Amino acid sequence: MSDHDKTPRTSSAGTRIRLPLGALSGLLAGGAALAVAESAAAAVRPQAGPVVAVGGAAIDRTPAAVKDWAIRTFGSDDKLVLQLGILAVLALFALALGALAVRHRRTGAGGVLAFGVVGAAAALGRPDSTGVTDALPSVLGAIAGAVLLYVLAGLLPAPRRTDPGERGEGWDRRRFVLAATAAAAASAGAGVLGRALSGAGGREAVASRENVTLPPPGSPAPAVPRRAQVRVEGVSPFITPNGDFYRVDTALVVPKVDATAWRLRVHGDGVAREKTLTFDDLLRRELIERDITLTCVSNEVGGPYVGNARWIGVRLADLLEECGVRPPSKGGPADQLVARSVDGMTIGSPVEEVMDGRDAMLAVGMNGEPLPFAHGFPVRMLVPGLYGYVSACKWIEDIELTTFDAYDAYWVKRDWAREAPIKTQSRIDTPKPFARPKAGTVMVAGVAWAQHRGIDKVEIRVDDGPWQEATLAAEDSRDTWRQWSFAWQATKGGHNLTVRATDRTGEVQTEKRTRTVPDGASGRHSVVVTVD
Ligand SMILES: Nc1nc2c(c(=O)[nH]1)N[C@H]1C(S)=C(S)[C@@H](COP(=O)(O)O)O[C@H]1N2
Ligand SMILES: [Mo]
Repeated sequence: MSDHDKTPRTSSAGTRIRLPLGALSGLLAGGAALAVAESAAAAVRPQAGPVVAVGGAAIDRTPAAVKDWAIRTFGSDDKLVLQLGILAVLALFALALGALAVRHRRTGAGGVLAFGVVGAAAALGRPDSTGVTDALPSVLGAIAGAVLLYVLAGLLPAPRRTDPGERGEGWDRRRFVLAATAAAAASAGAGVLGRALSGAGGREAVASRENVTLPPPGSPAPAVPRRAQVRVEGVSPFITPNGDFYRVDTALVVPKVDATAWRLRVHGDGVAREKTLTFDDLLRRELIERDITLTCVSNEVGGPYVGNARWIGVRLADLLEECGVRPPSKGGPADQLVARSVDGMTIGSPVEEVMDGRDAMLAVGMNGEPLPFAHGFPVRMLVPGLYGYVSACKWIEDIELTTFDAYDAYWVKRDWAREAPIKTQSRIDTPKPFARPKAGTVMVAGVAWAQHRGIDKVEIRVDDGPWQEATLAAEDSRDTWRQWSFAWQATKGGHNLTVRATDRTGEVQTEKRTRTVPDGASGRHSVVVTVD
Protein backbone atom coordinates (compact mmCIF):
# COMPACT_ATOMS: atom_id res chain seq x y z
CA MET A 1 0.00 0.00 0.00
CA SER A 2 1.52 3.31 -1.00
CA ASP A 3 1.44 6.47 1.03
CA HIS A 4 -1.02 7.85 -1.31
CA ASP A 5 -3.43 5.14 -0.40
CA LYS A 6 -3.21 6.21 3.17
CA THR A 7 -4.64 9.64 2.48
CA PRO A 8 -8.21 9.94 3.77
CA ARG A 9 -9.77 8.55 0.69
CA THR A 10 -12.69 6.77 2.25
CA SER A 11 -13.41 9.82 4.32
CA SER A 12 -13.42 12.24 1.41
CA ALA A 13 -15.58 9.74 -0.46
CA GLY A 14 -17.82 9.70 2.58
CA THR A 15 -17.95 13.47 2.57
CA ARG A 16 -18.60 13.59 -1.14
CA ILE A 17 -21.54 11.22 -0.92
CA ARG A 18 -23.06 13.10 2.02
CA LEU A 19 -24.96 15.48 -0.21
CA PRO A 20 -26.43 12.93 -2.62
CA LEU A 21 -27.24 10.64 0.31
CA GLY A 22 -28.93 13.56 2.05
CA ALA A 23 -30.94 14.33 -1.05
CA LEU A 24 -31.86 10.65 -1.31
CA SER A 25 -32.96 10.74 2.32
CA GLY A 26 -35.12 13.74 1.51
CA LEU A 27 -36.70 11.89 -1.38
CA LEU A 28 -37.36 8.84 0.82
CA ALA A 29 -38.82 11.04 3.54
CA GLY A 30 -41.03 12.80 1.00
CA GLY A 31 -42.17 9.46 -0.39
CA ALA A 32 -42.93 8.15 3.08
CA ALA A 33 -44.82 11.35 3.94
CA LEU A 34 -46.95 11.03 0.80
CA ALA A 35 -47.54 7.32 1.26
CA VAL A 36 -48.68 7.80 4.87
CA ALA A 37 -50.77 10.85 3.99
CA GLU A 38 -52.47 9.29 1.00
CA SER A 39 -53.24 6.02 2.75
CA ALA A 40 -54.61 7.94 5.74
CA ALA A 41 -56.70 9.94 3.27
CA ALA A 42 -57.92 6.77 1.64
CA ALA A 43 -59.15 5.61 5.04
CA VAL A 44 -60.68 8.98 5.99
CA ARG A 45 -61.70 10.70 2.76
CA PRO A 46 -59.80 10.44 -0.57
CA GLN A 47 -60.38 14.13 -1.22
CA ALA A 48 -58.46 15.05 1.95
CA GLY A 49 -55.12 13.74 0.63
CA PRO A 50 -52.50 16.45 0.14
CA VAL A 51 -52.03 15.94 -3.61
CA VAL A 52 -55.75 16.12 -4.34
CA ALA A 53 -56.30 18.99 -1.90
CA VAL A 54 -53.41 21.07 -3.22
CA GLY A 55 -54.42 20.18 -6.78
CA GLY A 56 -57.99 21.23 -6.12
CA ALA A 57 -56.86 24.48 -4.55
CA ALA A 58 -54.64 25.07 -7.59
CA ILE A 59 -57.54 24.42 -9.98
CA ASP A 60 -59.75 26.88 -8.08
CA ARG A 61 -57.07 29.55 -8.26
CA THR A 62 -56.12 28.98 -11.88
CA PRO A 63 -57.11 31.95 -14.05
CA ALA A 64 -59.72 31.06 -16.67
CA ALA A 65 -57.23 31.62 -19.49
CA VAL A 66 -54.69 29.17 -18.03
CA LYS A 67 -57.37 26.56 -17.32
CA ASP A 68 -58.49 26.97 -20.88
CA TRP A 69 -54.97 26.49 -22.11
CA ALA A 70 -54.57 23.38 -19.95
CA ILE A 71 -57.78 21.87 -21.32
CA ARG A 72 -56.71 22.72 -24.85
CA THR A 73 -53.22 21.34 -24.42
CA PHE A 74 -53.81 18.28 -22.27
CA GLY A 75 -57.47 17.58 -22.93
CA SER A 76 -58.93 15.09 -20.48
CA ASP A 77 -55.41 14.41 -19.20
CA ASP A 78 -55.26 17.88 -17.68
CA LYS A 79 -55.83 16.57 -14.15
CA LEU A 80 -53.20 13.85 -14.53
CA VAL A 81 -50.70 16.43 -15.76
CA LEU A 82 -51.53 18.67 -12.80
CA GLN A 83 -50.98 15.87 -10.30
CA LEU A 84 -47.71 14.81 -11.94
CA GLY A 85 -46.66 18.47 -11.78
CA ILE A 86 -47.41 18.61 -8.07
CA LEU A 87 -45.45 15.41 -7.49
CA ALA A 88 -42.50 16.76 -9.47
CA VAL A 89 -42.47 19.97 -7.43
CA LEU A 90 -42.70 17.97 -4.20
CA ALA A 91 -39.81 15.74 -5.32
CA LEU A 92 -37.64 18.80 -5.96
CA PHE A 93 -38.42 20.24 -2.54
CA ALA A 94 -37.80 16.85 -0.93
CA LEU A 95 -34.35 16.65 -2.56
CA ALA A 96 -33.58 20.18 -1.37
CA LEU A 97 -34.76 19.53 2.17
CA GLY A 98 -32.70 16.33 2.24
CA ALA A 99 -29.61 18.24 1.15
CA LEU A 100 -30.35 20.84 3.81
CA ALA A 101 -30.70 18.13 6.46
CA VAL A 102 -27.11 17.04 5.82
CA ARG A 103 -25.98 20.11 7.72
CA HIS A 104 -29.10 21.09 9.61
CA ARG A 105 -31.04 18.01 10.59
CA ARG A 106 -33.72 19.86 12.53
CA THR A 107 -34.30 22.50 9.88
CA GLY A 108 -34.63 19.87 7.18
CA ALA A 109 -37.12 17.89 9.23
CA GLY A 110 -38.93 21.12 10.09
CA GLY A 111 -39.22 21.86 6.39
CA VAL A 112 -41.05 18.58 5.88
CA LEU A 113 -43.45 19.59 8.66
CA ALA A 114 -44.03 22.92 6.91
CA PHE A 115 -45.20 21.05 3.82
CA GLY A 116 -47.62 19.18 6.04
CA VAL A 117 -49.05 22.51 7.14
CA VAL A 118 -49.53 23.54 3.49
CA GLY A 119 -51.31 20.25 2.69
CA ALA A 120 -53.47 20.48 5.80
CA ALA A 121 -54.43 24.09 5.06
CA ALA A 122 -55.33 23.16 1.47
CA ALA A 123 -57.47 20.24 2.66
CA LEU A 124 -59.30 22.35 5.25
CA GLY A 125 -59.85 25.13 2.73
CA ARG A 126 -61.61 22.91 0.19
CA PRO A 127 -65.28 23.71 -0.28
CA ASP A 128 -66.18 20.09 0.36
CA SER A 129 -64.05 19.79 3.50
CA THR A 130 -65.94 17.91 6.17
CA GLY A 131 -63.98 19.25 9.12
CA VAL A 132 -60.68 19.14 10.99
CA THR A 133 -60.19 15.43 10.29
CA ASP A 134 -59.34 16.51 6.74
CA ALA A 135 -56.06 17.92 8.09
CA LEU A 136 -55.11 14.55 9.53
CA PRO A 137 -53.61 12.89 6.42
CA SER A 138 -51.20 15.76 5.76
CA VAL A 139 -50.25 16.07 9.43
CA LEU A 140 -49.61 12.34 9.88
CA GLY A 141 -47.68 12.17 6.62
CA ALA A 142 -45.53 15.17 7.52
CA ILE A 143 -44.69 13.75 10.95
CA ALA A 144 -43.68 10.42 9.43
CA GLY A 145 -41.58 12.19 6.80
CA ALA A 146 -39.93 14.55 9.27
CA VAL A 147 -38.98 11.76 11.68
CA LEU A 148 -37.60 9.66 8.86
CA LEU A 149 -35.50 12.49 7.47
CA TYR A 150 -34.18 13.26 10.95
CA VAL A 151 -33.20 9.64 11.53
CA LEU A 152 -31.66 9.10 8.08
CA ALA A 153 -29.69 12.34 8.27
CA GLY A 154 -28.30 11.13 11.58
CA LEU A 155 -26.95 8.02 9.90
CA LEU A 156 -25.02 9.91 7.21
CA PRO A 157 -21.21 9.85 7.21
CA ALA A 158 -19.58 12.49 9.41
CA PRO A 159 -18.61 15.72 7.63
CA ARG A 160 -14.87 15.53 8.26
CA ARG A 161 -12.51 12.74 9.17
CA THR A 162 -9.93 13.34 11.80
CA ASP A 163 -8.38 9.93 11.58
CA PRO A 164 -8.40 8.27 8.20
CA GLY A 165 -7.77 4.92 9.83
CA GLU A 166 -11.19 4.81 11.46
CA ARG A 167 -13.22 3.72 8.55
CA GLY A 168 -16.70 3.56 9.95
CA GLU A 169 -16.75 6.62 12.19
CA GLY A 170 -20.10 8.47 12.01
CA TRP A 171 -20.95 6.50 8.93
CA ASP A 172 -22.63 3.27 9.51
CA ARG A 173 -23.30 2.35 5.93
CA ARG A 174 -25.11 -0.82 6.84
CA ARG A 175 -27.51 0.95 9.17
CA PHE A 176 -28.20 3.69 6.64
CA VAL A 177 -28.88 1.23 3.84
CA LEU A 178 -31.08 -0.84 6.15
CA ALA A 179 -33.05 2.17 7.36
CA ALA A 180 -33.42 3.57 3.85
CA THR A 181 -34.55 0.23 2.45
CA ALA A 182 -36.99 -0.28 5.30
CA ALA A 183 -38.38 3.22 4.75
CA ALA A 184 -38.83 2.64 1.02
CA ALA A 185 -40.49 -0.73 1.65
CA ALA A 186 -42.79 0.73 4.31
CA SER A 187 -43.78 3.58 1.97
CA ALA A 188 -44.55 1.15 -0.81
CA GLY A 189 -46.58 -0.92 1.65
CA ALA A 190 -48.51 2.14 2.81
CA GLY A 191 -49.14 3.05 -0.82
CA VAL A 192 -50.55 -0.40 -1.60
CA LEU A 193 -52.66 -0.30 1.57
CA GLY A 194 -53.94 3.13 0.58
CA ARG A 195 -55.01 1.86 -2.81
CA ALA A 196 -56.86 -1.05 -1.26
CA LEU A 197 -58.58 1.22 1.25
CA SER A 198 -59.63 3.81 -1.32
CA GLY A 199 -61.08 1.03 -3.46
CA ALA A 200 -63.11 -0.11 -0.47
CA GLY A 201 -64.27 3.44 0.31
CA GLY A 202 -66.60 3.61 -2.66
CA ARG A 203 -68.04 0.15 -2.17
CA GLU A 204 -71.44 1.26 -0.85
CA ALA A 205 -71.71 3.74 -3.70
CA VAL A 206 -70.87 1.12 -6.31
CA ALA A 207 -73.37 -1.30 -4.76
CA SER A 208 -76.04 1.39 -4.62
CA ARG A 209 -75.51 2.08 -8.32
CA GLU A 210 -75.68 -1.60 -9.20
CA ASN A 211 -78.95 -1.86 -7.29
CA VAL A 212 -80.65 0.92 -9.24
CA THR A 213 -83.39 -0.19 -11.60
CA LEU A 214 -84.58 2.73 -13.65
CA PRO A 215 -88.38 2.64 -13.92
CA PRO A 216 -89.79 3.04 -17.44
CA PRO A 217 -90.32 6.73 -18.19
CA GLY A 218 -93.91 7.95 -18.02
CA SER A 219 -93.00 10.31 -20.84
CA PRO A 220 -90.69 8.35 -23.16
CA ALA A 221 -88.67 9.96 -25.91
CA PRO A 222 -89.73 9.03 -29.43
CA ALA A 223 -87.24 6.77 -31.17
CA VAL A 224 -84.35 8.66 -32.76
CA PRO A 225 -85.31 9.10 -36.44
CA ARG A 226 -83.32 6.63 -38.47
CA ARG A 227 -82.24 9.38 -40.81
CA ALA A 228 -80.82 11.51 -37.99
CA GLN A 229 -77.52 9.71 -38.54
CA VAL A 230 -75.83 10.46 -41.85
CA ARG A 231 -74.16 7.43 -43.39
CA VAL A 232 -70.74 8.93 -43.87
CA GLU A 233 -67.69 7.43 -42.29
CA GLY A 234 -65.97 9.65 -39.75
CA VAL A 235 -69.09 11.45 -38.50
CA SER A 236 -69.72 11.34 -34.75
CA PRO A 237 -72.40 8.83 -33.75
CA PHE A 238 -75.71 10.61 -33.25
CA ILE A 239 -75.95 9.30 -29.67
CA THR A 240 -72.62 9.54 -27.90
CA PRO A 241 -71.84 6.33 -25.98
CA ASN A 242 -71.30 6.96 -22.26
CA GLY A 243 -67.70 5.81 -22.47
CA ASP A 244 -66.94 8.40 -25.18
CA PHE A 245 -68.90 11.25 -23.62
CA TYR A 246 -66.64 14.20 -22.85
CA ARG A 247 -65.99 14.92 -19.20
CA VAL A 248 -65.28 18.37 -17.79
CA ASP A 249 -65.21 19.05 -14.06
CA THR A 250 -62.92 20.17 -11.27
CA ALA A 251 -62.97 16.84 -9.40
CA LEU A 252 -59.53 15.25 -9.04
CA VAL A 253 -61.26 12.28 -7.41
CA VAL A 254 -64.60 11.36 -8.95
CA PRO A 255 -67.14 11.63 -6.11
CA LYS A 256 -68.63 8.22 -5.28
CA VAL A 257 -72.01 8.94 -3.77
CA ASP A 258 -74.09 6.27 -2.07
CA ALA A 259 -77.55 6.73 -3.57
CA THR A 260 -79.25 5.22 -0.53
CA ALA A 261 -77.78 7.94 1.69
CA TRP A 262 -78.18 10.73 -0.86
CA ARG A 263 -80.54 13.65 -0.20
CA LEU A 264 -81.51 16.68 -2.25
CA ARG A 265 -82.67 19.80 -0.45
CA VAL A 266 -84.68 22.53 -2.17
CA HIS A 267 -84.82 25.84 -0.33
CA GLY A 268 -84.31 29.59 -0.60
CA ASP A 269 -86.11 32.76 -1.70
CA GLY A 270 -89.74 32.17 -2.59
CA VAL A 271 -89.66 28.51 -1.60
CA ALA A 272 -92.97 28.27 0.27
CA ARG A 273 -92.56 24.56 0.97
CA GLU A 274 -88.99 23.34 1.46
CA LYS A 275 -88.37 19.80 0.35
CA THR A 276 -85.75 17.15 1.05
CA LEU A 277 -85.89 14.27 -1.39
CA THR A 278 -84.31 10.84 -1.41
CA PHE A 279 -83.22 9.02 -4.54
CA ASP A 280 -86.27 6.75 -4.24
CA ASP A 281 -88.51 9.83 -3.95
CA LEU A 282 -87.18 10.89 -7.34
CA LEU A 283 -87.65 7.45 -8.92
CA ARG A 284 -91.26 7.36 -7.69
CA ARG A 285 -92.10 10.55 -9.59
CA GLU A 286 -93.08 10.58 -13.25
CA LEU A 287 -89.90 10.28 -15.27
CA ILE A 288 -89.29 11.97 -18.58
CA GLU A 289 -86.89 10.67 -21.20
CA ARG A 290 -85.27 13.21 -23.52
CA ASP A 291 -82.41 13.46 -25.99
CA ILE A 292 -80.31 16.47 -25.05
CA THR A 293 -76.99 17.63 -26.44
CA LEU A 294 -74.67 18.96 -23.75
CA THR A 295 -71.91 21.43 -24.58
CA CYS A 296 -69.05 22.90 -22.59
CA VAL A 297 -68.34 26.62 -22.68
CA SER A 298 -64.65 25.70 -22.95
CA ASN A 299 -65.21 24.01 -26.29
CA GLU A 300 -63.12 25.65 -28.99
CA VAL A 301 -64.59 26.10 -32.46
CA GLY A 302 -64.36 22.59 -33.93
CA GLY A 303 -63.62 21.12 -30.48
CA PRO A 304 -64.68 17.86 -28.84
CA TYR A 305 -66.55 19.04 -25.71
CA VAL A 306 -70.04 18.36 -26.99
CA GLY A 307 -72.02 15.14 -26.67
CA ASN A 308 -75.53 13.89 -27.16
CA ALA A 309 -77.26 11.42 -24.87
CA ARG A 310 -80.69 10.02 -24.04
CA TRP A 311 -81.37 11.14 -20.48
CA ILE A 312 -84.02 10.01 -18.01
CA GLY A 313 -85.02 12.21 -15.12
CA VAL A 314 -87.52 14.26 -13.22
CA ARG A 315 -88.96 17.49 -14.57
CA LEU A 316 -87.30 20.19 -12.51
CA ALA A 317 -89.98 22.83 -13.12
CA ASP A 318 -92.70 20.56 -11.66
CA LEU A 319 -90.67 19.95 -8.55
CA LEU A 320 -89.99 23.67 -8.12
CA GLU A 321 -93.68 24.48 -8.57
CA GLU A 322 -94.57 21.99 -5.83
CA CYS A 323 -92.20 23.88 -3.59
CA GLY A 324 -94.07 27.07 -4.40
CA VAL A 325 -91.39 28.55 -6.64
CA ARG A 326 -92.53 31.02 -9.31
CA PRO A 327 -90.30 32.34 -12.10
CA PRO A 328 -89.50 36.08 -12.11
CA SER A 329 -92.01 36.66 -14.92
CA LYS A 330 -94.75 35.41 -12.57
CA GLY A 331 -93.60 37.54 -9.67
CA GLY A 332 -91.16 35.10 -8.05
CA PRO A 333 -88.40 36.76 -5.99
CA ALA A 334 -85.57 34.47 -7.15
CA ASP A 335 -83.99 34.81 -10.60
CA GLN A 336 -81.11 32.39 -9.95
CA LEU A 337 -81.17 28.71 -9.06
CA VAL A 338 -77.91 27.69 -7.43
CA ALA A 339 -77.17 23.98 -7.58
CA ARG A 340 -74.52 22.64 -5.18
CA SER A 341 -72.72 19.36 -5.54
CA VAL A 342 -71.28 17.04 -2.93
CA ASP A 343 -67.82 18.29 -3.93
CA GLY A 344 -68.67 21.92 -3.30
CA MET A 345 -69.22 23.00 -6.91
CA THR A 346 -71.84 25.73 -7.36
CA ILE A 347 -73.65 26.23 -10.65
CA GLY A 348 -76.13 29.07 -11.15
CA SER A 349 -78.97 28.82 -13.69
CA PRO A 350 -81.63 31.34 -14.60
CA VAL A 351 -84.95 30.36 -12.95
CA GLU A 352 -86.85 31.82 -15.89
CA GLU A 353 -85.30 29.38 -18.38
CA VAL A 354 -85.53 26.44 -15.98
CA MET A 355 -89.31 27.04 -15.69
CA ASP A 356 -90.16 28.24 -19.21
CA GLY A 357 -91.43 24.88 -20.39
CA ARG A 358 -88.20 23.36 -21.67
CA ASP A 359 -87.16 19.94 -20.39
CA ALA A 360 -84.91 21.08 -17.55
CA MET A 361 -84.42 17.96 -15.48
CA LEU A 362 -82.80 16.21 -12.59
CA ALA A 363 -81.32 13.34 -14.56
CA VAL A 364 -80.86 9.88 -13.06
CA GLY A 365 -80.19 7.92 -16.24
CA MET A 366 -77.91 8.28 -19.26
CA ASN A 367 -78.30 6.14 -22.36
CA GLY A 368 -80.23 3.43 -20.59
CA GLU A 369 -78.19 3.07 -17.42
CA PRO A 370 -77.90 4.92 -14.13
CA LEU A 371 -75.59 7.93 -14.50
CA PRO A 372 -71.95 6.86 -14.61
CA PHE A 373 -70.04 8.15 -11.56
CA ALA A 374 -68.02 10.49 -13.77
CA HIS A 375 -71.21 12.01 -15.13
CA GLY A 376 -72.86 12.76 -11.81
CA PHE A 377 -74.30 9.63 -10.16
CA PRO A 378 -76.79 9.55 -8.58
CA VAL A 379 -78.34 12.79 -9.87
CA ARG A 380 -77.31 15.71 -12.05
CA MET A 381 -79.08 18.69 -13.48
CA LEU A 382 -79.57 19.46 -17.18
CA VAL A 383 -81.12 22.49 -18.85
CA PRO A 384 -81.37 22.23 -22.64
CA GLY A 385 -79.83 25.25 -24.36
CA LEU A 386 -77.43 26.34 -21.61
CA TYR A 387 -73.73 25.57 -21.37
CA GLY A 388 -72.87 22.94 -18.75
CA TYR A 389 -71.22 25.37 -16.33
CA VAL A 390 -74.52 27.24 -15.86
CA SER A 391 -76.87 24.28 -15.92
CA ALA A 392 -75.49 20.78 -15.57
CA CYS A 393 -74.43 20.32 -11.94
CA LYS A 394 -73.21 16.75 -11.36
CA TRP A 395 -73.44 14.99 -7.97
CA ILE A 396 -76.05 17.60 -7.03
CA GLU A 397 -77.24 17.69 -3.41
CA ASP A 398 -78.72 21.13 -2.87
CA ILE A 399 -80.85 23.60 -4.81
CA GLU A 400 -81.08 27.13 -3.50
CA LEU A 401 -83.29 29.82 -4.97
CA THR A 402 -81.62 33.22 -4.84
CA THR A 403 -80.77 36.16 -7.09
CA PHE A 404 -77.91 36.85 -9.49
CA ASP A 405 -77.28 40.05 -7.51
CA ALA A 406 -76.92 38.20 -4.24
CA TYR A 407 -74.67 35.33 -5.29
CA ASP A 408 -71.92 34.50 -7.80
CA ALA A 409 -71.47 30.80 -8.50
CA TYR A 410 -68.05 29.11 -8.87
CA TRP A 411 -67.30 29.94 -12.51
CA VAL A 412 -68.77 33.43 -12.32
CA LYS A 413 -66.24 34.22 -9.60
CA ARG A 414 -63.64 33.16 -12.17
CA ASP A 415 -64.48 35.54 -15.01
CA TRP A 416 -67.12 33.47 -16.80
CA ALA A 417 -70.47 35.03 -17.68
CA ARG A 418 -73.46 34.80 -15.32
CA GLU A 419 -75.76 33.64 -18.07
CA ALA A 420 -74.62 31.61 -21.03
CA PRO A 421 -76.99 30.23 -23.65
CA ILE A 422 -75.21 27.88 -26.06
CA LYS A 423 -74.01 29.62 -29.22
CA THR A 424 -75.01 28.35 -32.65
CA GLN A 425 -72.10 26.19 -33.83
CA SER A 426 -71.13 23.64 -36.43
CA ARG A 427 -68.22 21.27 -36.86
CA ILE A 428 -66.73 19.39 -39.78
CA ASP A 429 -66.13 15.80 -38.62
CA THR A 430 -64.86 14.55 -41.96
CA PRO A 431 -62.56 15.04 -43.81
CA LYS A 432 -60.07 15.51 -41.00
CA PRO A 433 -57.59 18.40 -41.12
CA PHE A 434 -54.72 17.70 -43.54
CA ALA A 435 -56.50 14.68 -45.02
CA ARG A 436 -55.53 13.75 -48.59
CA PRO A 437 -58.72 12.64 -50.32
CA LYS A 438 -58.78 11.65 -54.00
CA ALA A 439 -60.20 14.05 -56.55
CA GLY A 440 -63.86 13.46 -57.37
CA THR A 441 -66.79 13.26 -54.99
CA VAL A 442 -65.67 13.73 -51.38
CA MET A 443 -68.27 13.53 -48.65
CA VAL A 444 -67.98 16.41 -46.21
CA ALA A 445 -70.07 15.86 -43.09
CA GLY A 446 -70.45 16.79 -39.46
CA VAL A 447 -72.71 18.15 -36.75
CA ALA A 448 -74.34 21.49 -35.99
CA TRP A 449 -76.05 22.60 -32.80
CA ALA A 450 -78.14 25.42 -31.42
CA GLN A 451 -79.86 23.69 -28.50
CA HIS A 452 -83.44 24.69 -27.82
CA ARG A 453 -83.56 26.81 -30.98
CA GLY A 454 -82.87 24.10 -33.54
CA ILE A 455 -80.79 24.05 -36.72
CA ASP A 456 -82.44 25.09 -39.99
CA LYS A 457 -79.57 25.30 -42.43
CA VAL A 458 -75.92 24.31 -42.81
CA GLU A 459 -73.72 25.67 -45.57
CA ILE A 460 -70.26 24.86 -46.83
CA ARG A 461 -67.81 27.13 -48.54
CA VAL A 462 -64.85 25.82 -50.50
CA ASP A 463 -61.95 28.31 -50.45
CA ASP A 464 -63.44 31.72 -51.29
CA GLY A 465 -66.32 30.29 -53.30
CA PRO A 466 -70.04 30.79 -52.70
CA TRP A 467 -71.85 29.26 -49.72
CA GLN A 468 -73.50 26.00 -50.79
CA GLU A 469 -76.26 24.32 -48.86
CA ALA A 470 -75.46 21.02 -47.18
CA THR A 471 -78.06 18.27 -46.82
CA LEU A 472 -79.50 18.21 -43.32
CA ALA A 473 -80.12 14.87 -41.64
CA ALA A 474 -83.46 14.40 -39.90
CA GLU A 475 -83.95 16.44 -36.75
CA ASP A 476 -84.36 14.49 -33.52
CA SER A 477 -85.38 17.46 -31.37
CA ARG A 478 -84.41 21.09 -31.22
CA ASP A 479 -82.48 20.26 -28.04
CA THR A 480 -80.13 17.97 -29.94
CA TRP A 481 -77.43 18.51 -32.49
CA ARG A 482 -78.18 17.87 -36.12
CA GLN A 483 -76.01 16.09 -38.63
CA TRP A 484 -75.37 17.24 -42.17
CA SER A 485 -73.48 16.16 -45.27
CA PHE A 486 -72.27 17.70 -48.47
CA ALA A 487 -71.09 15.95 -51.63
CA TRP A 488 -68.10 17.99 -52.70
CA GLN A 489 -66.73 17.74 -56.21
CA ALA A 490 -63.13 18.00 -55.17
CA THR A 491 -60.46 19.20 -57.58
CA LYS A 492 -56.73 18.61 -57.17
CA GLY A 493 -54.75 20.90 -54.90
CA GLY A 494 -55.02 22.47 -51.48
CA HIS A 495 -58.47 23.54 -50.32
CA ASN A 496 -60.06 25.17 -47.34
CA LEU A 497 -63.52 23.96 -46.27
CA THR A 498 -65.58 26.17 -43.97
CA VAL A 499 -68.95 25.44 -42.39
CA ARG A 500 -71.65 27.70 -40.97
CA ALA A 501 -75.07 26.96 -39.50
CA THR A 502 -78.27 28.95 -39.30
CA ASP A 503 -80.54 28.39 -36.32
CA ARG A 504 -84.33 28.50 -36.25
CA THR A 505 -84.38 32.13 -35.11
CA GLY A 506 -82.74 32.89 -38.47
CA GLU A 507 -79.43 33.76 -36.92
CA VAL A 508 -76.42 32.80 -39.04
CA GLN A 509 -73.40 31.51 -37.15
CA THR A 510 -71.06 34.48 -36.91
CA GLU A 511 -67.61 34.47 -38.45
CA LYS A 512 -66.37 36.68 -35.65
CA ARG A 513 -63.84 34.65 -33.68
CA THR A 514 -63.99 35.01 -29.91
CA ARG A 515 -62.23 33.15 -27.15
CA THR A 516 -64.13 30.71 -24.93
CA VAL A 517 -64.01 33.13 -21.98
CA PRO A 518 -66.43 34.58 -20.91
CA ASP A 519 -69.43 33.01 -22.63
CA GLY A 520 -68.29 30.51 -25.25
CA ALA A 521 -66.24 30.56 -28.45
CA SER A 522 -67.74 31.92 -31.63
CA GLY A 523 -66.44 31.73 -35.18
CA ARG A 524 -66.50 29.15 -37.94
CA HIS A 525 -64.77 25.81 -38.20
CA SER A 526 -62.58 25.23 -41.24
CA VAL A 527 -60.49 22.33 -42.37
CA VAL A 528 -57.57 22.40 -44.77
CA VAL A 529 -57.16 19.37 -47.04
CA THR A 530 -55.00 18.43 -50.00
CA VAL A 531 -56.80 16.68 -52.84
CA ASP A 532 -54.60 14.22 -54.73
N1 LIG B 1 -70.11 19.02 -9.61
C1 LIG B 1 -69.74 19.50 -10.82
N2 LIG B 1 -70.64 19.56 -11.81
C2 LIG B 1 -70.29 20.03 -13.03
C3 LIG B 1 -68.97 20.50 -13.27
C4 LIG B 1 -68.04 20.43 -12.21
O1 LIG B 1 -66.87 20.82 -12.33
N3 LIG B 1 -68.46 19.91 -10.99
N4 LIG B 1 -68.64 20.97 -14.51
C5 LIG B 1 -69.71 21.44 -15.36
C6 LIG B 1 -69.30 21.65 -16.74
S1 LIG B 1 -68.27 22.97 -17.03
C7 LIG B 1 -69.77 20.90 -17.78
S2 LIG B 1 -69.46 21.32 -19.37
C8 LIG B 1 -70.58 19.69 -17.53
C9 LIG B 1 -69.92 18.50 -18.19
O2 LIG B 1 -70.66 17.35 -17.92
P1 LIG B 1 -70.02 15.93 -18.32
O3 LIG B 1 -68.70 15.86 -17.65
O4 LIG B 1 -71.00 14.92 -17.86
O5 LIG B 1 -69.88 15.95 -19.82
O6 LIG B 1 -70.70 19.42 -16.15
C10 LIG B 1 -70.93 20.53 -15.34
N5 LIG B 1 -71.22 20.07 -14.01
MO1 LIG C 1 -68.14 23.28 -19.19
